[in-house]
Amino acid sequence: MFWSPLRYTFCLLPRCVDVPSEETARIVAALADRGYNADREAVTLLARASDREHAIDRAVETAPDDTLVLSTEHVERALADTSPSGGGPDGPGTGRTPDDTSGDRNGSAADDNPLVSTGDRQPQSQENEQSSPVETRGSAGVQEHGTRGETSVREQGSTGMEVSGDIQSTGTGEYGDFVSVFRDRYERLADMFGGRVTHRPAGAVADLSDGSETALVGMVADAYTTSGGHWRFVLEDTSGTYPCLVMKNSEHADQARRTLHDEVIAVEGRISKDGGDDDGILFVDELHVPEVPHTHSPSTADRSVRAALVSDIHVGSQEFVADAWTRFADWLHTDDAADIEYLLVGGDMVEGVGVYPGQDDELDIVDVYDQYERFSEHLKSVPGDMEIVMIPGNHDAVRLAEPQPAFDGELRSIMSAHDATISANPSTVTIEGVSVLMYHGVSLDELIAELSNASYERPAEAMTYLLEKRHLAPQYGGHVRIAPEERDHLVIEEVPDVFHAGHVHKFGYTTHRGVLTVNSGCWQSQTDFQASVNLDPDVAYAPIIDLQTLDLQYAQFV
Ligand code: D5M
Ligand code: FE
Ligand code: ZN
Repeated sequence: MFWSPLRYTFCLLPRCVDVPSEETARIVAALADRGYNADREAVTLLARASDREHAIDRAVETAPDDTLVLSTEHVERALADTSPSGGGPDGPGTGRTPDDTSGDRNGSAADDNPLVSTGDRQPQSQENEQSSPVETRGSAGVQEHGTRGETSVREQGSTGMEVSGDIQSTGTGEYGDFVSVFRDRYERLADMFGGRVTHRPAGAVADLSDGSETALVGMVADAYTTSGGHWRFVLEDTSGTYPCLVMKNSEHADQARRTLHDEVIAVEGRISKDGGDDDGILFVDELHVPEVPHTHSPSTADRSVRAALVSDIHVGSQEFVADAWTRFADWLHTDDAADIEYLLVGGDMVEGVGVYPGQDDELDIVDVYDQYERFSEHLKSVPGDMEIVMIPGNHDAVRLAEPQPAFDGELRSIMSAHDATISANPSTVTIEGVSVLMYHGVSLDELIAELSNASYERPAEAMTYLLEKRHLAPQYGGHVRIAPEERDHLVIEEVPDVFHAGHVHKFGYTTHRGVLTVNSGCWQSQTDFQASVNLDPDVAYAPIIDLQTLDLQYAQFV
């Protein structure tokens, strides 16, 4: 194990984890086959029964009709019933195991499966429990989370979870919607410059005399690099447009080079009318992007609890790594993972159909509903007491245009086994006080294509550019389809504590001004298309975030 002196802990496994006993895995699979999911402790109880097959049968037979997740209490009752003495199969008493009287989930599968170490190369799983020094603690400067006016919020009982983002589409696809969405984007992003600049309307700047100092806040249009290497663009606001120039030797040249069309920026500078052009041009001295404020201090949970982040599972693809997923799900049943109470799934649950030309040849399951059925089976192997949040991606069966609404009724019912929270792409989920912005990540392709300093090899860094632009899909009319709505749901209005995306199938993480930024890789090995473009995917990674410290560990399950 190699411990970073920084705020992250590195876990260079495969399998430096507490691998569950085969018996646990078999029980999880047997229950999933019968259409059931179970709490971790319930699985442990079944694993300890002397006649496991019979115990599983009893647990399933005696489950009430509408049960999808077998609880500890239910299994205890079922096991008690199988014993003539009225005690559990393992002896008299309540059926509880000696070390789980506290009622928490820590009576664990690992108890009958001594820690498996995979050799000296591998770190020891106990070390996972250590934590590295933590830089950020937040209650000071805690951000407002979540609840935007128009979104629906689902409270998750006692679990301390809230989700916002589930859009009610208002768009009609008409011209007026484009005007509204751009006006909304402009106004909300322009507000973020607040006290930083005192700007004039673009339509009034042409009237200023040569040499005047002024500031503008506008949306970037017609940007290009001049033959001299300077960056020329037009800023547009609701009053008009005005041309601007950032000199190539300016301290802002780098920032200018990573500015995309339709981004909202602020500039300060001096009007020049030397060129004989009546309206002149603004020579930019200062360039500001909305950015995450320096004062941002992330919130953290007030108890020890962790969340696992995954995305791009692609069930139904011949390349879906089912065995790795099973290893991951089995690991979640172990002691090592007992405090991982949340699973966030960032889209591309299934491979879908007709997503790319020629995709049919790579399908393992050709019907999209059957793909979701199979995905649901795989979800059943995840502990039933975990809270799951899912948003769709571009392979999922919802509209492609962003924001993508949550799955509809039929897909929800297929995936109902786990009572997951199903929300839109993007959504903000606040768990234990920590806000996580979940976005599938389609705009990353375009951002990486357009910006020379962004790359698939550093997906989290690419995500930080979205944070600085405070917009999830800044550029309109390109690769990302954006649905015109009255409101621009892709503005990053509230700064999240964690930013989770996927899509590019590359694992990576970084912190940007206190925001832990994670791309969770994928569960699909390289497809023919990916091979043709040299995309070497990071397969079967599970980044795990300690919500109390915002430390990140990861495991790989290949
Ligand atoms: O996307 C996985 C990654 O691969 C993402 O960066 C897009 C890219 N990709 C995959 N297939 C294609 C095709 N056919 N055209 C363009 N880009 C592609 P995913 O959403 O999982 O397919
Ligand atoms: Fe994907
Ligand atoms: Zn995708």
